[in-house]
Amino acid sequence: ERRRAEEQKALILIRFSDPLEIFRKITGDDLIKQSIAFCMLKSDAQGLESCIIRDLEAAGFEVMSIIKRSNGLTEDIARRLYEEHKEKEFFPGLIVYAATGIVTLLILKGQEQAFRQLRKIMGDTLGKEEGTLRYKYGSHWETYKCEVNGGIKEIRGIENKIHGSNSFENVLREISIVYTKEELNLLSENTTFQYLTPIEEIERIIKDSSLSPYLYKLIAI
Ligand code: 3AN
Repeated sequence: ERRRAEEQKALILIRFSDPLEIFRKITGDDLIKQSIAFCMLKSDAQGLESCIIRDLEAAGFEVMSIIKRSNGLTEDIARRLYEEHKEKEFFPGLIVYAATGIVTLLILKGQEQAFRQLRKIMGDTLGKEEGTLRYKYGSHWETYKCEVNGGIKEIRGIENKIHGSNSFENVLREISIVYTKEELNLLSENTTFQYLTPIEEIERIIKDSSLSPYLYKLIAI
């Protein structure tokens, strides 16, 4: 049985020229039903990381990767991460928030549509929904001094400890922005093999095999 798994493993360990292809091709289809979520514990969650991670695990998530960025995100990464808000007045403050202090990046494995599951547990932006993580750990307004059009402006923003992508498309987009190529390579575990088999063939093998999605995940990510 083990040998069989090994053989299948060899087939699955393939080089994807773009490491994210793994997420797209494998988690993106209905094999494991978009079960990957991206979560970031922001600077105000500093010191609460282990409590929050325990809560995420208690809620059924499996933590697949934890990377701590001691210097926060770079400004450029923060801008790209929050691109959808670039026209909003609070944007410069949001960038200061994201680019200052320690952040912890988590890749979580959950159920189908894990991003939805995570958003539900996180709760609303203001942390008003009882029973959610943002409610439990609190949220508050903060004032940032931001450079806007050459001058310094005070901008208020909400600090709510946890970020979670709001669609599966954004899970992939944000992972590709926030992680370095080297980290993505590590996450995809083995990228030294060439693409041996067409993806359809690999999918068929996995579907037909006794490989559980869990094992498959260990191999693939
Ligand atoms: P969520 O994280 O709940 O999906 P988004 O994506 O609308 O919220 O906003 C991203 C982040 O921007 C929030 N987590 C919060 O820190 C900040 N933010 C959102 N709305 C406001 C607002 N009206 N004023 C200031 N900051 C905000």
